[in-house]
Amino acid sequence: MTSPLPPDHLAALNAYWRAANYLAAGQIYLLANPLLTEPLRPDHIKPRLLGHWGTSPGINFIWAHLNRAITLRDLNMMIVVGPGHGGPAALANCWLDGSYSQIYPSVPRDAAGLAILMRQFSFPGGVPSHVAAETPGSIHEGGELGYSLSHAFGAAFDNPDLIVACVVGDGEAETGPLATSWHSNKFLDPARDGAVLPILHLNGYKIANPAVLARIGDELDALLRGYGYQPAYVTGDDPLVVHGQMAAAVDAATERIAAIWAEFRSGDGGQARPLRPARPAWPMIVLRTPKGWTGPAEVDGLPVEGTWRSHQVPLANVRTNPEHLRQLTQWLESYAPAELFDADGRPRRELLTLVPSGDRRLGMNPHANGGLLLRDLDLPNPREHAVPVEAPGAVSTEPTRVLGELLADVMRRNLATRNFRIVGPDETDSNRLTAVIEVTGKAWEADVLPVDVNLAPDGRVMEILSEHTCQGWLEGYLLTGRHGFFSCYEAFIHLVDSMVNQYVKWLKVSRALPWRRPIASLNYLITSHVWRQDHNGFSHQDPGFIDHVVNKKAQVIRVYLPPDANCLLSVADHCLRSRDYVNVIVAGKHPSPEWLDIDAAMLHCARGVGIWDWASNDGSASGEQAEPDVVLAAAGDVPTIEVLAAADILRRHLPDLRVRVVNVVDLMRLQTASEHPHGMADAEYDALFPPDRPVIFAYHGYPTLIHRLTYRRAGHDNLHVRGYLEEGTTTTPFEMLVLNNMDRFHLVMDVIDRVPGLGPRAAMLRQDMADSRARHREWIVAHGEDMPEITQWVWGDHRTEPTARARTEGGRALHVPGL
Ligand SMILES: Cc1ncc(C[n+]2csc(CCOP(=O)(O)OP(=O)(O)O)c2C)c(N)n1
Ligand SMILES: [Mg+2]
Repeated sequence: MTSPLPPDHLAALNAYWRAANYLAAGQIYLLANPLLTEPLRPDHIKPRLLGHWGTSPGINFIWAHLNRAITLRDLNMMIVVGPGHGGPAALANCWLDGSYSQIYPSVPRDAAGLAILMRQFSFPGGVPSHVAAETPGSIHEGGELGYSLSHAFGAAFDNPDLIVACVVGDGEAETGPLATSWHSNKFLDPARDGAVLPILHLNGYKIANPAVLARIGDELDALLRGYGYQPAYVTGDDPLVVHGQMAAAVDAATERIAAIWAEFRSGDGGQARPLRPARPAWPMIVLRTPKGWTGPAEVDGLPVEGTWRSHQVPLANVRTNPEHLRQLTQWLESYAPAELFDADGRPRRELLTLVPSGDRRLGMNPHANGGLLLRDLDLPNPREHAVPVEAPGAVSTEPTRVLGELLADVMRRNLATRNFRIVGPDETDSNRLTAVIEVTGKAWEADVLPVDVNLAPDGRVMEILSEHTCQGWLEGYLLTGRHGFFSCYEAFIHLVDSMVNQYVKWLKVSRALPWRRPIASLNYLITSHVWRQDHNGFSHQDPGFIDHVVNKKAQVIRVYLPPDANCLLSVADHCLRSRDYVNVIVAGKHPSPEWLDIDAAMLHCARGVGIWDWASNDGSASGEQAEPDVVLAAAGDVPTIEVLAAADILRRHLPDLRVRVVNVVDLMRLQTASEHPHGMADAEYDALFPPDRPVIFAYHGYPTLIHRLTYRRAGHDNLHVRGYLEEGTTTTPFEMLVLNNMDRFHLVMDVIDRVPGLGPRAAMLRQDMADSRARHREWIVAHGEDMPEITQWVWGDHRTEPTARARTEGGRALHVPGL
């Protein structure tokens, strides 16, 4: 590769790089004396040396060259730094291009600002050591490795003139999420999306080991080409030589991107197959330079530069070891800071000649502060998709299919603005959101066979069997100011637990940064849930994602368990309008009764929790003074059915027992107001769940969560929760409930056991309930499906008198109509 660099550009690039390296090292070490205007003393050194040097010079090198390309070609470019532990590098570059001082005026681009920049890094009250929400120009919380490439692709979708440069650590590349995300290029439409320029940072090492990709010889090239990329190699340790190679590689890559775009966008755009051009091999750069480049070559007799030993702090004992202090002085002086910064501490003009200005700066690209670009979705009135309900339970629907119609409408209304996508790991159809696919198709750039259906290069449903990639794409898409929806099987959403951790941390911090504008919420539809794993059984039964997210910052987390399709519509509409949250919606896809008409559903969801007066006989319905003997509460669609069925039995057989039915849609209403913004005041909670009355609570997930959320409530000792007990298999839906003691019969037994004095009066009913559970078992073993009284149960008409209580015949419980 020949060098395209005129000497003045080479000089400017190298000076800029030296300055960035000086600033990165200075941030790790210097408490004072930031320009080395006096001899370095131990008291100039931070007492705790924290940060990562090893990756920083490489990131600085890449940054310098991206700056050059942006400046010379007026590129719209942003950067994602995969090795996010290279925080000192990102901060150094943002300070050099002025974006840091623009966002944080208290850290000006002069000697005073330089002192703060260095002191604040990894320092109490200062800034984190990693690339984070606080870092200008970043959409990437870089502490947990593996997500850079999927974030970069998410940012590039629907941004047709944006190039997202993505630094991938060679260690990071070993992670599962990163390894699978190379395939994102089979989902990026060169005609309508931007481009990602991966830069594999092959510095050879991780914390304590070589990186696999640095030690596989020619296989690396085969691997990257196999993933559909056209790698250019930039290799060496002589900066002046490597600058030339890198400039040529970046030029070639950006030219190739422009050529691909032009090819796909010319004429009719070649959109229609078979006219569409062949899927391009996208350019990428492999930068093979020493880890800790320009740092100390040897420390205490051991090689450091170019090895894993440079990963964090190459000289660890500078305050106490005079030799380390001498080496640090030599290292910092090797950059000749006096040549880089003027007497006022400002970067000299010569080194900024190839640094872009305004919004072209990598620290200021508006795409990296997506809220600035966010436009509201054009959302339909959910009433237009409502299921008519004449009486509770009179009709049955597949809730997610109803939601699919709403989402299809959202998709249709926003096709022109191209700012809404749905992601999922191959389950959009299985989760019955099929209507969406009919509006837009599924993104697909790989080969197509005649048998395929609904694949489209510009499809806006994104399906790849990698929950990590789905999550990464969506995060990148949201963080750059667009909207989206993630539908997933409940058990397997756990795969992204860790990514959600990081994302929630990002949101928590960014909400507190006034310059970061609010972005659209991350919306999950968790479906194919624990209670209806008819095909799959135990492996697919895990409702614990809710437990996971409620550990996170309350300001960010919302959990909704709509009991029917109309409530699901209302909740989804609310979530699509919200900002800066992670919304978790749990809803089933199997046919189930519709309880509320749309008006009642909207009201119920707005309350988040409420008494269902039509299902209660505690006086709530008639307006008389309500006095429940027991509260039956439900959170979740299947628990709601069981609670209503239990209330039905109780009202028929113990008509004097005053039963209140409460339904919880918004789980966080259960917490106290001091712990969650949605939390109910104690007075409100105590009114719904009188502390001196037993509450039998049927919950979708693990029962302990309800106890956790309510442990401060006065009536907690009277709260008895049924939920998933990790009992499951491939069996009938009702058997799942019986196995976990959440079936209607067991709920009735719970009521009989918990209401003071009821036991002796209702002993016969209790026995019938236990017998019914036994009878159910016999039945399913004999017939392979649930008893008709279960499958055909409907909410009774309680305006009539209760029927006679269960009798026995031949020692066995008889089925009582309505039971
Ligand atoms: C998922 C994850 N696992 C482990 C770590 C701990 N860790 C921090 S840096 C690092 C090595 C990274 O190596 P590489 O990606 O090559 O970065 P670089 O060499 O540029 O520092 C590791 C293992 C992490 N941050 N994230
Ligand atoms: Mg490395």
